[in-house]
Amino acid sequence: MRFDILSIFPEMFTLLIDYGIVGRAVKKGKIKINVVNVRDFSEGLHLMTDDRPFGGGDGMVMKPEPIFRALESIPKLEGERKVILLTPQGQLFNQSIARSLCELQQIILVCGRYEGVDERVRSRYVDIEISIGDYILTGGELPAMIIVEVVSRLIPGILGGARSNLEESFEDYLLEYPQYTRPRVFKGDEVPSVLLSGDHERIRLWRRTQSIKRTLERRPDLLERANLSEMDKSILEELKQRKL
Ligand code: 9D3
Repeated sequence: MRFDILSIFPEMFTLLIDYGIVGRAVKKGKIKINVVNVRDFSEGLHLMTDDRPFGGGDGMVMKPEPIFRALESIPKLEGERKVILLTPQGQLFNQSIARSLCELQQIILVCGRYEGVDERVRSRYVDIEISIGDYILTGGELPAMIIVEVVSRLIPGILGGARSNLEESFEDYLLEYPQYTRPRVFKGDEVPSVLLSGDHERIRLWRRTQSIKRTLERRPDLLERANLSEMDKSILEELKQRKL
């Protein structure tokens, strides 16, 4: 997987590239991240990448030519590639979009700044528009990093931990059960005794029940998408009854 990132703040991506899961994947050569400074493709003495909006109004708009030239400079690989614009107007990013992106050979992320990018960039070159949530950021850089991180974790051989992606996907759409580690008693609060019982079947049932209970209390919207077994459904019904 190759990520090409277009930004006027390329230095922001050093943390992404140097640390964590993504950093390790870059070092191992499992992914490539190429950050392109859009300012390198601007024109004139002032190296302008933005300009005032036609029709008036506050704020600035990113000019189309530097973004166009930056896009043209990106090598085309074999296989499928998509140009993604990070924008508050895009579809809400989630794990299922990430899973579809992870099939691609090359992902080009265009980070907007200011009030946004000239509409003609969007209509001519952009395949997908993505937002990461309903809150106001100052640009697409943090969203681009989030997409790189989420998609990278789905690439085989990158996670490297005990749990595989496959295992995780079975758990999809349920929140995690409560976790405990030592000490057994912390400021008078004890670890639930079932976890110390050594009875693996009881532990599994307790964890599953806690997961379903948490999801019901905090994210009932997820339960509609969750893949529940007959046992899960009877646990859910019991929890609903008890709440009434
Ligand atoms: C004050 C400007 N806003 C009017 C309501 C429009 C606006 C333009 C550009 C708001 C934010 C931004 C910059 N944000 C992004 O480029 C962005 C973003 C976000 O703000 N939230 C969630 N996902 C994303 S992806 C890109």
